[in-house]
Amino acid sequence: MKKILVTGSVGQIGSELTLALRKKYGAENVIACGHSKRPSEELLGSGPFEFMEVRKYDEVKSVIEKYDVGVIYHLAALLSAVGESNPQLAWDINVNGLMTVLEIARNYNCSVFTPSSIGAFGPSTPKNGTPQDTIQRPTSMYGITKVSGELLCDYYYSKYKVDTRGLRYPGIISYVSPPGGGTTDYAVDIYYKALENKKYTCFLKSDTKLDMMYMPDALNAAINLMEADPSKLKHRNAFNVTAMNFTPEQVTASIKKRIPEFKIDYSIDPVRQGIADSWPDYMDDSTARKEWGWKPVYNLEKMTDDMLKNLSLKLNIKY
Ligand code: AKB
Repeated sequence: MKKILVTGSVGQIGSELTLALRKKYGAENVIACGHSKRPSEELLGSGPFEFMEVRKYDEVKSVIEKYDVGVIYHLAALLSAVGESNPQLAWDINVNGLMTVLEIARNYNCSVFTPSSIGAFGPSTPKNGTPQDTIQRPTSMYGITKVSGELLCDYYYSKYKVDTRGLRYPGIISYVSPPGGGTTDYAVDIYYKALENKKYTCFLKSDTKLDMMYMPDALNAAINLMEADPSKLKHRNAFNVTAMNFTPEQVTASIKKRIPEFKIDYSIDPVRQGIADSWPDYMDDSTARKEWGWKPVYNLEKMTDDMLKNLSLKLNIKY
């Protein structure tokens, strides 16, 4: 079997995706790669790990040749809020890093999965039931890199027949690995703080509605898309996918059903509020459902049950 490479494997999605891929395809067949952050013992202990900088063609090439890689899950990227604090670096990592991976894929005949985001939409996009094919004029640097990435991936497919596939992920929520520098990060922090302090100060307004997804659905979405019959795919980069949408007020109500003393207050961060206001309230993901059978398992209530149960074990806090 040709090997699978995961870039950004130390990040929020990458760390869990690597373990899911190792479980499915065999640990020795999935090579995790990172750059600067120290990998967890679980990641290091469960299969091959390589330090590699995605913007350096020769570094990626030597890993591809060493392991005979045929599939790349390219997750190395900066998220929206941190991207806004260093837009030049966001462009460099998110676009130049992707270009390196696409060139490698072209020269070594690899298929490529890379995530896009709700961030690929902007204020002029229809906000409710955002269609698969619609206006994409994002105003954050993160969004600009995501639209560029979608177009680059489509270009490499149509010009060079590189098998590129992608998803427009919403905010991803998990009790395992923390997100780093996103606008939707509040939806993870709120569960930790609900258990630790019974109180959370939110950086988004109470009625800011955004699409969200629980990690197990996010992992299945990536793997199922990569396994989908290519003849069924009319779209490639990138599919709208969502599992639920909620506001800080609504996730608070869900937590309060299990922890009645939990309280929320608000201290708005204008940068992240501005980004969130430019994103859809909820996307229409019927194209993904039709073309490759996307179907999420978790809604808000099911996710809250699972998050609190697992975080309570992890943090050793009863509720
Ligand atoms: C972020 O908030 O930047 C990400 C995303 C929605 O792409 N979680």
